[in-house]
Amino acid sequence: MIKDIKLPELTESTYAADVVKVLVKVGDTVKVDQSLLELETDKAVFEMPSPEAGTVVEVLAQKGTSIKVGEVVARVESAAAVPAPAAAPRRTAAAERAPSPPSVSVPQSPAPAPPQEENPSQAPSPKAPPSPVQALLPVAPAEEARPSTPAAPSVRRLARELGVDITKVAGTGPRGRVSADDVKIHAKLVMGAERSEPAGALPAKALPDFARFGSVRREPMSKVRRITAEAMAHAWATVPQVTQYDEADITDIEAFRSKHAARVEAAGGKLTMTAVLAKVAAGALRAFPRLNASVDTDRSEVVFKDFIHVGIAVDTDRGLLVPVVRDADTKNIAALAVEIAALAEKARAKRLAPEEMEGGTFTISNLGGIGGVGFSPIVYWPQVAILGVSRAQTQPVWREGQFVPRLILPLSLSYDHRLVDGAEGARFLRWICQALEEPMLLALEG
Ligand code: CAO
Repeated sequence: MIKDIKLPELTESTYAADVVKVLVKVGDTVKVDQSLLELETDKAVFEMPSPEAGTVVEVLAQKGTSIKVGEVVARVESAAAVPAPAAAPRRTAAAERAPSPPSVSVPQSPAPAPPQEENPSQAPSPKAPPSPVQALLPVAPAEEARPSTPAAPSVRRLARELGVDITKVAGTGPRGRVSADDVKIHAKLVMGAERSEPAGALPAKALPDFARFGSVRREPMSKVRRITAEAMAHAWATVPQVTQYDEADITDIEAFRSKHAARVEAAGGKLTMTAVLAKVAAGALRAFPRLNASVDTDRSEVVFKDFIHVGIAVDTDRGLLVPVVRDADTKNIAALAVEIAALAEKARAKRLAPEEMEGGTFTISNLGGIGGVGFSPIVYWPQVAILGVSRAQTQPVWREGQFVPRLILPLSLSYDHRLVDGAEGARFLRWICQALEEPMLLALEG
């Protein structure tokens, strides 16, 4: 039996994904959970596993296009196939209406419409078959007559609804094809910036002509880069933030870490300073719930969360990704070490699911493995605080009339000054430093 493989629901607020890579071709045998596509949303890069085992008979998803939740990405002849008469006309209909090559092994046609799901109630159109969603939506004929900006009718409609001039949107698909995400990002980045530019803000200035000074090369920003840019710009423009610096003497905790590293390694983790800090920060967030809250400016309310989900900034070759450890306060350091190692590995292998990056209430950014004496991380809105970790160094510390060598860890805490006062920020970071120096504080107050 031939089975349609559809893009499953991703998260509550994610309706589409861009196809970064197609990992199978017609004729391939696939197993359940074998990766079919590498996908990218505004939240993550991840691989889509096959829910079926069998032989790939059609690949509809194409690199560089955007696919919607529920859209058929491939068809697989089930391994335990019993010939199903109903499948035959379906394949024929699909083949007749297909506007683009059925297999990705064929070179990509210029700006093909993303493959759409079959809809029996709809007469097949050789131009652009509507998806079930599109079939319900009116399509403006005037827009169809504007071929200069390649985009699907649904994308044009979205642009119209958001008041976006689609001709001004930078398309990231093949030949500049504009996807729904391109429209949304344009609406947020460009138009949002126009609307919400704070009073007195400097207008965006045009770049100079760099070519006057030497040769230049331009390349489009990846989606992760664009989303990071958007998140950072939003946080920078909207969160009045302050950074507090402190230092913790981690000599004893480092000895503890070395002593027990093998036990955690046997459990599949690495007992790193990041895992220790996740535990300590979770304890601090329990003691200081305001640092785990969010600001709702529309309703003039503070949103306190009864859960502590700690995001861990991970440096990947695609850029910064922040997977989230759920309920970090309920887990011991060994469990946190195993989970953080697994999440970091998944982030780097592009296997993080979008929901694994959602819901964080606080973030830790450890740059100590690289070096540096201190930095000011940017609060990851809508969170209100982020912990920056720099490189621990052995330093001479004056104790009882003499200098002794101690391992000192520099820490920084950036916080949203609308919600957190300077004294509270300083106390919170001091609490973390003291808990690193006297771990019993965790048991006492965390
Ligand atoms: N001080 C001194 N050494 C440190 C350290 C610190 N603060 N943090 C880590 N190290 C050392 C570790 O001990 C380890 O050394 P060994 O290999 O000798 O044991 C080495 O650096 C590498 O650490 P790691 O990467 O294996 O583990 P980690 O938990 O320290 O870091 C992770 C994990 C995911 C946080 C890290 O790999 C990473 O991606 N960091 C970058 C985060 C980032 O990009 N932040 C910027 C975001 S924008 O604000």
